[in-house]
Amino acid sequence: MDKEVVCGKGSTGISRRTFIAGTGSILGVAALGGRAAAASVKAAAAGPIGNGAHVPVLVIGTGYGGSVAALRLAQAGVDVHMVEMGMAWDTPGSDGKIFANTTSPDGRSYWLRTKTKQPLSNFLGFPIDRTIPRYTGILDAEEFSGITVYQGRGVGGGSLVNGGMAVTPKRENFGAILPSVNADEMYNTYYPRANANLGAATIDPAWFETTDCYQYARVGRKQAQRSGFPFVFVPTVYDWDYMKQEAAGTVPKSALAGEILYGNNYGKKSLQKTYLAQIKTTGRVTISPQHKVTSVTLASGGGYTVVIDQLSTTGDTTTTKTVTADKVFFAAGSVGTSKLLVKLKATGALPNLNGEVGKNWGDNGNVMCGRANHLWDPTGALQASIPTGGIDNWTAGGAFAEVAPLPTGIETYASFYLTITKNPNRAQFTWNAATGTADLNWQTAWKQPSIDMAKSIFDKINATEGTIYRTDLFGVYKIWGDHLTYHPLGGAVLNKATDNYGRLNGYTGLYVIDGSLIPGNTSVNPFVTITALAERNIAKIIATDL
Ligand code: FAE
Repeated sequence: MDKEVVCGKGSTGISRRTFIAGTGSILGVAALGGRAAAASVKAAAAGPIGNGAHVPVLVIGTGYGGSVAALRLAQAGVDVHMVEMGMAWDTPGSDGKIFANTTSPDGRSYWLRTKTKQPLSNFLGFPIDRTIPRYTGILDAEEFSGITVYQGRGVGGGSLVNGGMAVTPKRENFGAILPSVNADEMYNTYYPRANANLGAATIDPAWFETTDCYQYARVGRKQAQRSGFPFVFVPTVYDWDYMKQEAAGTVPKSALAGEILYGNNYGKKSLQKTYLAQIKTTGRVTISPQHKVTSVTLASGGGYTVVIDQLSTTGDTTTTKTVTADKVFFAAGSVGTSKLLVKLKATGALPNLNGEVGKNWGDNGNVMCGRANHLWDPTGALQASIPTGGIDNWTAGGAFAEVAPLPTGIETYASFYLTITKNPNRAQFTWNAATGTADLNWQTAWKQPSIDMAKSIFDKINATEGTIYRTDLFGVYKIWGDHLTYHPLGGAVLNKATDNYGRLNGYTGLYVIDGSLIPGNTSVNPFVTITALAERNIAKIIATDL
């Protein structure tokens, strides 16, 4: 089951697998012009990390934080090994596509489930989840008490499954998001750097006004404005020129084929096409997919001993490897990093981690709902899967509502929203020695402030329009999708569990560099802030710690 997608320096040939990884990326960005050429792979035939190996830097996870850390370290001349529990996502399935479509989930769609767990569980009152083969698929619907946390699994982390909304928080909100960080530095240097490297761009306004696939967003805008709420366009990491070609029928479709949640085959600039493509060109970074870190302890000779399970596609451990690293970056995402750290502290593997580990976890105030429109306000049978704007009532009502698609392929007369709210509730991860798992003490009732804040927008729109909430999407007669989050944040918060640059308190050479640094809320969708903070922190770490 050995898989290797990005090869280390000093190798000579191009393995079939890495070649496929490279061409897969290039096919996907064909419409990006010169960017594709820049992503060409300096590849070779190194295998995944070997038992007993020593590496200068080990990065746990290949999402936003991990990819930023690996790229900047490699550019500074450091050899890096990235360990990723999910799959490489570089090889087409039997349908010729790497990723499954949202409307026809299969084994590729979910992480080790035998039944789908769609965020919308019902349609017209009927359950829509279906049986699938158990497989190391791309979307993890991880269940904790009171909340299901959706996360991406694979090389590219959340960038593989997310909606691509690349939103920089308003400057005036930044102090509440990351109080110990210099906002001038972020807005002058690190947000621009993150946005440029992620390829964030806003939709062509003229095309937005005319294309069928954003009729749902135009309806959302019209109704918001009629109730006095501003509708704001937000950048995304979708290749807008590619989407125009999808609409013209000249290229294979992904956003216009409803692809989202289970990967995007063509137009979305996931990390595979941005940071990870840049990483390949350095020749200094190796990635081991289907490898899950289970332990980190001090090594007797200095540095750290890391225990890694190699996984089969049914999730079984095929080999357990022990390696050493001079420095270890935790970039396993808010949930992955928090779970590891509370385990390592509680089991005595890293006893000097401080008491802030596991704390200040939040859901970015996520809550979903749908509204039923009148028959004269159709939202369109063709809906681009990439949201392009939202309703901003943050200052007055603590809510920013993405006008989201319902890409079912049929006219639903529904408007659908994922609202990010200023929910103040924070949960904590703790180690449960009896079950050998990390628990999270979130309670479903803690979503009530989010519902109230979302209602500040949608009650008013319903009153203005003479419309009602949909009650058929999250169960029978259930209005609010209050059981989930797409945006886990916190658990190893900056300047609390770590110093002000992500150095874990208690241990030299251990770092956190992902969404767990952010205390629970970013006021907008989080990945630009995660990326920008990682750019800031790694710049400091490279300047001072290497
Ligand atoms: P993340 O990207 O989650 O990467 C962590 C990686 O570590 C994953 O690949 C894991 O498989 C891996 N990992 C975990 N544990 C281990 C272990 N023990 N050993 C080895 N590997 C491990 O972390 N955000 C936006 O800004 N805009 C959006 O439009 C948006 N839409 C979303 C839609 C969905 C359905 C979902 C699920 C998320 C969405 N997000 C969106 C959230 C965004 O993807 C998320 O905040 C970032 O991906 C988090 O980045 P991190 O680097 O923290």
